[in-house]
Amino acid sequence: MSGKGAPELTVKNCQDLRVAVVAAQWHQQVMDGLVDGALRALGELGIDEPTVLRVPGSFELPVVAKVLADRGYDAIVALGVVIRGGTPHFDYVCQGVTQGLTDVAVRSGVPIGFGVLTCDDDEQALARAGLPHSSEDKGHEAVTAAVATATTLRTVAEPWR
Ligand code: DLZ
Repeated sequence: MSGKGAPELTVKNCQDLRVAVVAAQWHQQVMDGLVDGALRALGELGIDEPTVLRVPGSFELPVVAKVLADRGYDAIVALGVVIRGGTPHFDYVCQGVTQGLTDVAVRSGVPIGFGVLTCDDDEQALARAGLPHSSEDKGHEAVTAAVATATTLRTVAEPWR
């Protein structure tokens, strides 16, 4: 998948949204870039005090997202990096985290920004991590997508706003 075709999103009236970021810890350099990008995006949107939680690996993201959704957060951002290795483990972790986060979002009605990189190698991940030499900033994108969706959902729940 390429980053070409991504929309320029304008997000308004979101300062009061309760947003949580849950981030895995494998591949520290890439994760640092994703978390920084996510926090930068939240600051730009005026969301100054997000909850930030860390989990060991990407496979643990859905269970924490589920509890955050149950606790009343308006939007959740899940960040992780899975790098393909020599065994089928990559496919199981990618499948588990993707299906798990999708299930939580659809069942709870709480949007989850999908900032989980699934890459063939470190080079692909670094290019998407929002670091100084990266071409893409997937942590930033995941926040914008989750918050934009939360504001859309609020217009359905509170059509007078
Ligand atoms: C085990 C594992 C492997 C091999 N690779 C990654 C990875 O590239 N990225 C990631 O976020 N997590 C990885 N993990 C850890 C699993 O996500 C999970 O934490 C463990 O299987 C323990 O449940």
